Amino acid sequence: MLIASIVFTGMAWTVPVSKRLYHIVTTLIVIFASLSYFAMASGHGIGYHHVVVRESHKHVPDTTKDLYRQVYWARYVDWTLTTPLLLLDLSLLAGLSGGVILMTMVADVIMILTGLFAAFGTEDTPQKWGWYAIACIAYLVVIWHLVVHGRAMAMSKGGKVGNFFAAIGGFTLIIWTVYPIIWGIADGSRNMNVDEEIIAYAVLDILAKPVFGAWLLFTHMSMPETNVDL
Ligand code: RET
Repeated sequence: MLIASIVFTGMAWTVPVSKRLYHIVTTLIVIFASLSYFAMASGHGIGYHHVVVRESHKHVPDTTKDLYRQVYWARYVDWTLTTPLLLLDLSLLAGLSGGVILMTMVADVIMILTGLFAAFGTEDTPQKWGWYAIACIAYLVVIWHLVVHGRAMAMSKGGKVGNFFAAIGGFTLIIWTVYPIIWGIADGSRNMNVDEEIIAYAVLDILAKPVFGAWLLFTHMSMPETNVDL
């Protein structure tokens, strides 16, 4: 993330200040991610999710077991800031209107924060999955705006922009959709341990931020049709 921050900053300096919007948005994304990973690597930004597991044995009925699982909440701080910025990148590329951009970003923040509530649900209660369901609905709102409005607007900017939006948007859709799946297997149903979860999110984060960012910035610099007057 740090290397990407440096490379993207260097790339920003190669274009005039007035043409740096995508560079700035994309560099901020990897800077926030660097900070969040630094926090997690140094042992901060980590809390515990307390689960009371009820068990019934033949001899001792109604016993409970306390279980504590690590929750890397720094991720959610990162995602709250960076996923709206990633969507801003895609929205600028498509040429979405201000209102649609705002709705997409707000739905996205709701998705991440309700996902955080789900992660700290203290017992194995249905409420946790209730929050998860709300987050998934918010995610569908995000997808809806990008697939329906985003694609149409991008196409209206010409075939080149339309095809690039379809490619990078499709890539984003696939990567992003793996996050709630990992969450469901790891945090949700505890079928994946914390170490495996860390690796899974790390791979996804690299694809969703540095790889996405490099693809966007390099294509943008060689495709003047993607310029925005903002
Ligand atoms: C959660 C759990 C609740 C349900 C849903 C989720 C979606 C998360 C997504 C995260 C994307 C993160 C990215 C990070 C970049 O590095 C919060 C996991 C739907 C889509 C792109």
